[in-house]
Amino acid sequence: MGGRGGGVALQRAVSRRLVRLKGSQHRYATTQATGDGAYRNEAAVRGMVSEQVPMDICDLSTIHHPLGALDYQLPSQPADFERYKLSPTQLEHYWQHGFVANIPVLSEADCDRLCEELAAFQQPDLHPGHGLFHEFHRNQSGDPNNVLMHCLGHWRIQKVVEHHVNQTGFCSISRFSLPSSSLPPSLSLSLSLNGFHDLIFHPAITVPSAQLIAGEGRSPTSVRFWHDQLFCKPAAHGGNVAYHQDYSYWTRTTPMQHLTVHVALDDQSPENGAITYIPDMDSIKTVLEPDELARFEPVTLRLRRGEAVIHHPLSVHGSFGNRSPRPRRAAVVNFLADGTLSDSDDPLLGNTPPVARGQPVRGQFFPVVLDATHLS
Ligand SMILES: O=C(O)CCC(=O)C(=O)O
Repeated sequence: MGGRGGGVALQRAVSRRLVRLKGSQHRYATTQATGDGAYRNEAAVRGMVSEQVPMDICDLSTIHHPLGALDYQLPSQPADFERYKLSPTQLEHYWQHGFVANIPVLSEADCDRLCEELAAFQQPDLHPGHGLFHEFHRNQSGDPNNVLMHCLGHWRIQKVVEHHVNQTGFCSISRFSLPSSSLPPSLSLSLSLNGFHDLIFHPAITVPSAQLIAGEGRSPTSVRFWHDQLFCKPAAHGGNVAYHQDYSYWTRTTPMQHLTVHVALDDQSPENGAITYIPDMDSIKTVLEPDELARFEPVTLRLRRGEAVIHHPLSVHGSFGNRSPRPRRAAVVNFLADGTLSDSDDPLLGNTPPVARGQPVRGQFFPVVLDATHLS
């Protein structure tokens, strides 16, 4: 029921029109969106940090398996994957409405851990791994009354828990908050494993993604990591995210066999700017102009902390501002099916080497997070 023959029809829709953000509330600036051919780290552009990452910071994108930072074990037997699979009813909801919500992913302790790491990233000028971000916006709206922190690439960055001064005098920051001048000169570096790195391998998100990513009625497909995002709205003055379709930002990869996993790090409700969908895939295929979209009833989700919603790359979604006394933080992981090709000779992500047009997206920055042969 619903969304019949979705794959083919949706592909056709892509070649027609896609909803993308306009004006100052850009969701994020891809090379295509900005046209400037490069991602920029805000702090580096302002000269606050070097794009160079200190030698003592490990780039976790070189490690393509979880490191034990989050509260899960990778399944080892096909039967162990079963508990993570979406039910037929959930699959049907996705194909009919473009999303499936309230998937339990993270424990309270995991959410606490990720929020602590996120707080560190929000001080990028103090963070020694900052040069590893593909993109960083302390406030993407530019309006101090509508703050939206947004970044890509945090899965690569380790959390530094002790301070250290290396031979070149570069000082990483203890708990990301002390001025370097206050640190003793010769402490050793100690790193804790990064939760955002491990989130991308979490079976509670990779298994459902394998079920959905190849298209309606298809067998599960191996899933590759595409890129991560954080969307953080502070209490009282959090900004909105204008309606958009994710694939409008991703046409540099083809064919469209992608999806988005949005994990709530705080309870989300209409009061604090929860993610909101136009829940009608059939209409989305043909009706995409803002005045036309206005005819549809948006649905604002209620997500509990640690739950995810997965949405289709053509799903029209956005969110309103946060005027509540609670923050609204979300960790997003975007996936593509193994075998998806690059359709650009430019870098697919900031600070990464290009994948030549026509070549499969793979390599250091795009690991396989689930091999579908393990499911059968
Ligand atoms: O955080 C939001 O409100 C929007 C996030 C988003 O666009 C996404 O999860 O794809």
